[in-house]
Amino acid sequence: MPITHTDCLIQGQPIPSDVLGELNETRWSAESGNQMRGRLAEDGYLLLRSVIGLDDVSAARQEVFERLVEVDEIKPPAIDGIATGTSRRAELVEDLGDFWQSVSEGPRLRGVSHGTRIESVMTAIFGEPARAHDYMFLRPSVVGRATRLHYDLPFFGRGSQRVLTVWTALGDVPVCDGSLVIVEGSHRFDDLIEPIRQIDYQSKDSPQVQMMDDAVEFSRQRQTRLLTADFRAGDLIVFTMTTLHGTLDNHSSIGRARLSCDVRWQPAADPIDPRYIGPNPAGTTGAGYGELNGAKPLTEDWHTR
Ligand SMILES: O=C(O)CCC(=O)C(=O)O
Repeated sequence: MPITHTDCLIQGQPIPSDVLGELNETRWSAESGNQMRGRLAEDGYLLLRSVIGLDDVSAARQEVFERLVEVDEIKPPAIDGIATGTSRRAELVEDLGDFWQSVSEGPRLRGVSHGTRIESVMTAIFGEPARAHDYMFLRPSVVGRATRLHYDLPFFGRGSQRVLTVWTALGDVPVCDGSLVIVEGSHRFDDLIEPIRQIDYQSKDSPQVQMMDDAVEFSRQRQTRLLTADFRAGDLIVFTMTTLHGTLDNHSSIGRARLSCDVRWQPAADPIDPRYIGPNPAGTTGAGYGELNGAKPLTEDWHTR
């Protein structure tokens, strides 16, 4: 079914039809590397359907949400992902960062996010062996939450110059649950991309990321559109460091938390940013998993990353 503009909310407003579009799908296979590279260069992203089998995605989803049931944030049955609106995480867990690291390193989740299916797709896209960053951004995103539009380059431009983000739907993510949004043609907005290439990657501070305040107004000014789609469990989207993206607002009528993860992949032969690899990755600021929004109780207010 085509998406409707009333289901696609951003910053509390339905996206007007003239600035709303659907993401293009790309067929994938281990042999279609050339075609995928062409589409990635053309569009700045690749929407790939059903890369992960449903059983594997369900096992990963169950594993993550069970941990959140334990801290009273998700109602049983865990697999449904319905938020309770409360949290006992802060009182039950000794260290929020350690807790989040253990959730992010669950074996079922890693079997999906760092498993052979995605690895083979990424190897085909790069045309050479691919490797993932160990550090993972796992995002249970409850009603009212969204990630504002931004580029990923300020975070991940320090090692390889060929890093790609892989955002995976860990369950169905219809547009009303806050699915991913790409700004059409934004990988060619040189006036915005050039300044972020100048970032000081030696700094330990979280980079100053330019957020687009009003996504609809921004799209109108640029004469472009906000592209999104209903994601199904096991779909993923690959995009470049210079593709402007964010998410829709989650306004699920049944209070379902959107569950997705995003991981960076790069050619294995390239230099790799040491902050994002190893048994205890430091993360962007050095605070490890504790710096992530996912490490905060689901009831806490936060914006963007
Ligand atoms: O899932 C989200 O909320 C944001 C995802 C994102 O910013 C990314 O994958 O780089």
